[in-house]
Amino acid sequence: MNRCSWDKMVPQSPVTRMTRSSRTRHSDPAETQDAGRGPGSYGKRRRKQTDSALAQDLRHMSESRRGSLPTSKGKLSKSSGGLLQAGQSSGSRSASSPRGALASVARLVKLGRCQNVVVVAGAGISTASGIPDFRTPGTGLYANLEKYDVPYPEAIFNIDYFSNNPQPFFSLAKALYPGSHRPNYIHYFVRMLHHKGLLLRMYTQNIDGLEKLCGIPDDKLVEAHGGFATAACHLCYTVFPAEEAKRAIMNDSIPVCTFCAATVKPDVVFFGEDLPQKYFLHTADFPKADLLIVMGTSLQIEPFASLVNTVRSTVPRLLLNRHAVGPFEKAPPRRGDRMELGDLEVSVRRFAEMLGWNDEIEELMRSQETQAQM
Ligand code: CNA
Repeated sequence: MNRCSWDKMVPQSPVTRMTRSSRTRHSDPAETQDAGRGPGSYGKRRRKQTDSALAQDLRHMSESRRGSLPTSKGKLSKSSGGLLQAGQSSGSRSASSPRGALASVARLVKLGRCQNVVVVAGAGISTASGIPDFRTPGTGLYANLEKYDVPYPEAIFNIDYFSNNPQPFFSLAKALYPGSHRPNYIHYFVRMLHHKGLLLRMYTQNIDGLEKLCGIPDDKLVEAHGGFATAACHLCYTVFPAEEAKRAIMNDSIPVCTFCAATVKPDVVFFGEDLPQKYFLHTADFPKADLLIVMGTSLQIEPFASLVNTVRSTVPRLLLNRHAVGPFEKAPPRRGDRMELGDLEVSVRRFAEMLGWNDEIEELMRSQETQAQM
């Protein structure tokens, strides 16, 4: 993987190493970016269009906010497209609401107001492909780590821990190596965004390679936490043939660097390691985005998690997840924030239906998956 000293090359990005989120809330860089910006290439005119399209939805949101009750902690609980009473399920709200989160964003897309969509994704988009995520209680990898014999869950992705004991990661890698899983409807939905010319970039934390497998081209994809396609020595970064590393790991042996004899590791980014160079495309992409879709991530890992705060403050952000995460946990929500809580595949299918893309996605998926079986 192409690593570089980002401290020197990108001075405005202070955090370049993967860390567990400290849960401190960052100030919103979008506010700062917008302050003082004139009507430039994506200045006032476009913003006004988006604002007026959102105005109706905001009116709807404030109406529902007036009708919602504080929880026992005095906070308002949130759900699809607005604020809900504590205990009211997002499912019931989105099913009955004529202007839910998905409908209002679908409307913007259909009006042609979302030409630079950025997608931010995590392990939740691949659970439908049979790959467990990290943190879902019961089924997530963190709940099932006893067999890897690690002192705490994150140790399995900790570079210092790996240095002393690579075995737990290699055991897990055997299960995660691309090859035994196929992309699902959610991956193909993102591919369709690209097909429609609307995808500016997809930023994924996933290491399963399913985005590439479904046909999202390389230049539209940032695998922020690396992957298994390449491998290198974890100490001196000498490149090692990825297929050889895979063969060794699959055979329960340890691939060793030909230069310094330290352990070789697939280029999955561990806690404490630098993110790949491509990740820094975000400095140009996020200010350009006119819709941000966040899906299947707990937004617990930095610096990735903070990316969602770097779109302009007027840009709609749609969260598709089982529960509210990151800035979507805050009440009141930012203007233009929407969430659809529940099973991701169900939400994405509904969204695609509203956009009129469902048949095309099904067809694309069928033809690509049939080809893969041949
Ligand atoms: P996470 O912390 O496990 O969060 C996943 C999120 O997705 C949670 O909020 C879940 O509630 C939600 N979710 C899971 N399944 C569904 C579903 N069917 N419908 C709706 N929501 C769902 O994982 P993150 O991606 O946030 O954490 C980043 C880590 C996870 C990255 O470093 C990855 O490398 C790592 N990871 C990747 C994979 C993979 O490549 N498939 C698998 C496991 C872990």
